[in-house]
Amino acid sequence: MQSNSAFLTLLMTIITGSVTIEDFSWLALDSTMNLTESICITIIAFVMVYLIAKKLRGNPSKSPVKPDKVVLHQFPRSHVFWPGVLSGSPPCLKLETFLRMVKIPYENDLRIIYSKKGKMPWIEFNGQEIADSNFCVQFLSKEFQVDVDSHLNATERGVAHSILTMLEENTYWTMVYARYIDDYGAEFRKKLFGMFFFPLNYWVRFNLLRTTKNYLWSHGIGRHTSQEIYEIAERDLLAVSQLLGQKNFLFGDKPCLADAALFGFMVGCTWSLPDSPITKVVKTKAQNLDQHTQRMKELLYPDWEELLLEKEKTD
Ligand SMILES: N[C@@H](CCC(=O)N[C@@H](CS)C(=O)NCC(=O)O)C(=O)O
Repeated sequence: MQSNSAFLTLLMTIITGSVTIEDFSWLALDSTMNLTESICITIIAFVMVYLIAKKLRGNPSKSPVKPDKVVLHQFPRSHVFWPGVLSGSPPCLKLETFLRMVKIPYENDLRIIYSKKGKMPWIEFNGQEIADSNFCVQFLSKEFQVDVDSHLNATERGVAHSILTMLEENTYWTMVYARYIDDYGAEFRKKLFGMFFFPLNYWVRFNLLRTTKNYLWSHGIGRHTSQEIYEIAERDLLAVSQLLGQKNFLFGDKPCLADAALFGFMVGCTWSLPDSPITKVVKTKAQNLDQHTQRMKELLYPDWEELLLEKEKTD
């Protein structure tokens, strides 16, 4: 444990650029290992960590091209962290749901390979790569001549776009805060970091926390207090709940893309953080959102249970 924290200190010192030779002194664990050997071992360890991290972040390896087949790159199934949760990523679940709504055949690639924009999800189609779920929807709608919102009039399209954008660009970050920063995500984080061996677990934890804090700060939501963040989530969800009312879906009996975005958010947030203030709002003041999620699941995922056990592709 002591050497773990010493490693983390060293890692942070190197990252911040203030490393000195004295910082390596803790490595001389016994008299049989001199400082030079210790430094070599440390360098090898760092190179290993770097290579593994690089593989996780931006491996350009693609799926073999299958003509006219959409390959959906998204995270491995989240069932391993939260029983019953297919995907903890709202944009990933939205995109998969869209593909099902418009009946475009696809196959999943569940390896952690990020898009060129550094995010998930993304798609490959006939050798082309499209990053960002909303650009994927646009591309596929054109390519397959489909319109998932065809049953909406112009005003409804405007409202639908506003709901989707609010959920993805605003409400989403309250979920990120609850999951990665607040105590509600502690159990998940323990499981996540436990999947990596030492010293990679420390690197992942350090990097994830730093990146997430930067995201939240840059977005602006990270500058608010915890209570204010949950108030933002509540206002957003109550607004969607009002718009949904007693209807089956946001604009009647047929779901549109904004329904898919709502579904993605609800599964990723409320199903994975059952005790968070966000979920409490849904359980007490916006129960129609929960019913909507169940309805979407029943309509579009008859194979949900099988999908939970879907494994990463190995070819
Ligand atoms: N606007 C993007 C958002 C994608 C996004 O934020 N994906 C997250 C997972 S939910 C991600 O890949 N995060 C990794 C990172 O930012 O390092 C989309 O709709 O595809």
